[in-house]
Amino acid sequence: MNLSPALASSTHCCFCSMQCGMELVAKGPGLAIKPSPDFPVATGRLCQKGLHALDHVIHEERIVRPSRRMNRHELWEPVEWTDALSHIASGIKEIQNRYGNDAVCVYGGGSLTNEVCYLLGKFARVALRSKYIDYNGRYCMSSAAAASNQAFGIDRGMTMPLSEIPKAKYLILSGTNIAECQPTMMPYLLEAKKNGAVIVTIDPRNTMTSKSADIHVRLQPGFDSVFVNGLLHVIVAEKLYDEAFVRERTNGLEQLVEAVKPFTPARVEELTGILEAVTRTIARGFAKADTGIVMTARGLEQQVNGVENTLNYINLALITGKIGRPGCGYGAVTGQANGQGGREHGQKADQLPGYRLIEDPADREHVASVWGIDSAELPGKGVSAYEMLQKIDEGEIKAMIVLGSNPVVSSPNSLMVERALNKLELLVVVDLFETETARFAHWMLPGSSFLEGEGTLTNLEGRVFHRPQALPLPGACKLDYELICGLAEELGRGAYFQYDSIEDVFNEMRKATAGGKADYSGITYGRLRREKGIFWPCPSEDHPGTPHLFRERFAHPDGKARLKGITPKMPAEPIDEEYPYILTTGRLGNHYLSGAQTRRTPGLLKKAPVPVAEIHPWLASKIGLGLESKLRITSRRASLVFHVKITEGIQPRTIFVPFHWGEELSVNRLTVDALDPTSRMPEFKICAVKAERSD
Ligand SMILES: Nc1nc2c(c(=O)[nH]1)N[C@H]1C(S)=C(S)[C@@H](COP(=O)(O)OP(=O)(O)OC[C@H]3O[C@@H](n4cnc5c(=O)[nH]c(N)nc54)[C@H](O)[C@@H]3O)O[C@H]1N2
Ligand SMILES: Nc1nc2c(c(=O)[nH]1)N[C@H]1C(S)=C(S)[C@@H](COP(=O)(O)OP(=O)(O)OC[C@H]3O[C@@H](n4cnc5c(=O)[nH]c(N)nc54)[C@H](O)[C@@H]3O)O[C@H]1N2
Ligand code: SF4
Ligand SMILES: [Mo]
Repeated sequence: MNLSPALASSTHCCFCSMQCGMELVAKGPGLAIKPSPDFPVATGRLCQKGLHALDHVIHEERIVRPSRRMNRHELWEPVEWTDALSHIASGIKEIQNRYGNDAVCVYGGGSLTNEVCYLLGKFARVALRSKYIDYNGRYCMSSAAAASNQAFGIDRGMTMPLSEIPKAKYLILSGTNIAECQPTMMPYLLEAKKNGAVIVTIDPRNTMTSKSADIHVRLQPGFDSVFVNGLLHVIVAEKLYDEAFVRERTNGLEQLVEAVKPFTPARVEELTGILEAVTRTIARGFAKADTGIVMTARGLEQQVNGVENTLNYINLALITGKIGRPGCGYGAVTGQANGQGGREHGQKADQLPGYRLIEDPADREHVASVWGIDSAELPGKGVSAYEMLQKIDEGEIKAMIVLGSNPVVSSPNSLMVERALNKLELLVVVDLFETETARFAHWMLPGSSFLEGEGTLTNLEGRVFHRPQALPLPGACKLDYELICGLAEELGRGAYFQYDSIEDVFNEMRKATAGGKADYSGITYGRLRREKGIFWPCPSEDHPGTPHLFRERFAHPDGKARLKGITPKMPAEPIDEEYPYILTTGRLGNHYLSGAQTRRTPGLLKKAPVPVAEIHPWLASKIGLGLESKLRITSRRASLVFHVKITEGIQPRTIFVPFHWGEELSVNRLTVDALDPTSRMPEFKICAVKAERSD
């Protein structure tokens, strides 16, 4: 692919939620990436993935023209755009005539701009008039979102900007591997440490992050709420909580006190093996520190008890009064590039833009009036991402449009997903590559990469910023937003999708969010071109934005946060004699999610060419693993063979496998599809397995 000169030199990384600024600079005949000298999130720094972010964009496997086939065993046939969109639209109409509007669904993503996320939600409700839309963020931030909404009345991943971290004297980091997953956040933690902070990590593995910790708690997956109850028990028993804060700013103390009563440090030691003294030390240390921050991520959130686990960590921040003042806060560390904005503007089954609710009459009225339709025309709420895939398997949904996700690799129990996709009458995948999901498609449409699509994104702090178009589109690729509007036109709903530019889309979105929880109405492209990001809520053009939440009040009507005592529950698939070990899954520093982009990045792939299972020496010797052996892991759903790394760092009964690969290397063939009852988040972090030597 020829590299054309950059249209704009300043952009942002496409990968994680830090959204580091980067510069595209000339290098020989082509371009190279350098860290931005002045974007405040990570000035002057990029991790390995960021430094290589150009490679997949210019990769020879990039799909650059629309193509079709009747079934997955045929070869792809290139098609002109006008034919592609009109054929897809007539396919959709035919399916909707036969089975009803809800027979067609949309599956979106959290790497997309706010504008594209917003348009996908509008497209499903206004162009398709289907209730079925959800997105990959369901697998990512849904438990944290539900917990924040319950506890605080609003869901913004971090209650404070990253710049508060160095002011904290005590940091509790649970189920979050920042050193590999948000590497440029590490300097904030190290600065806190230099300022005398204590850092505690809680994880079944010694991770790159735990290397910087003062205390590492090596927890068996699934025991977070037991351990946190131990911490809360000590804080309550020793009256170390912030009485004034609890009285004036929270509800629910009595119920919490009851729930944690049985969890003495001795009991916690019996249940988890964590020494009594460790529980006491952390509880006292955190409660007595002047300032402190609690951060959680997918480790404890991607569980059937993910919402409750998260609520319990929030309890810890609330009961000690460590929220809403300098050096304090809670952060659910958001994952994807636009994992925050992606969950605010209506691609979630039950949501409308601005974090409005699709079942709330006033919210429906507001958004319908912005969209120029009658609110009665808006469908109701649909179902979560995995449940949508189940509805395909059951035959209720017949067609799907996927834009910005690779669910065959990223969904739990993925053999079910493959079976389901085979049943679709129409599968349209809009991507940069022929992904594992596109292999089941009837249509592949070439969308735009992060360097081609202008728009806004919202990083893990809640900072909204503008990303200009940096490169022209290659081949016949289309901007994602134009493609969505083009398809709406062919469906006869073009009147609702008339925009001259992406800024037009943003301006409509601002109106749709006005007065909502995630209020962007005061943010304009003009302001974003001048300022280095504006934190939502920002309700008017003269409003400075809100970097710090909850200084005065929480977002519930009474202004108070909710403490909620948690009674720990079992995982969906506890270990037993037949399946005696726990499989947990997660990430590596050099790959990103389904690997669609990073497996096509030679500089990253060479560092991690295949997934390697981490196991403890105890387990290795128990199953007689030889020097050359591989490991066969069998769950109730499938059996796969992996290379192995033997490490003291992992909890002895736990096996860790990264999920960035497809087909026979895809650990999601093994994972269980149990969902959290509230968030509908799959339990990616725990399933029961057998482990055997495989030579
Ligand atoms: N390099 C890289 N960076 C990324 C991504 C990527 O794919 N690659 N993805 C981005 C996205 S979308 C996300 S959501 C974030 C995810 O960021 P993280 O949530 O930090 O990443 P994970 O590796 O999924 O899980 C974190 C840790 O949870 C631990 N864990 C497992 N079970 C438990 C448990 O029961 N309790 C506790 N306390 N810990 C447990 C795992 O051992 C792991 O170290 O990263 C973002 N950044
Ligand atoms: N076992 C296990 N499974 C997991 C997890 C886990 O920890 N363990 N974590 C879960 C989490 S947190 C997440 S977020 C999901 C993510 O899982 P996926 O959604 O599958 O993740 P990606 O690989 O980012 O998929 C994005 C796709 O969109 C394409 N793409 C990227 N940018 C653009 C764009 O601008 N436009 C268009 N049209 N396409 C684009 C990419 O090429 C890629 O194919 O995985 C989940 N699955
Ligand atoms: S830390 Fe995240 S945003 Fe920054 S360069 Fe790395 S992957 Fe990109
Ligand atoms: Mo994620």
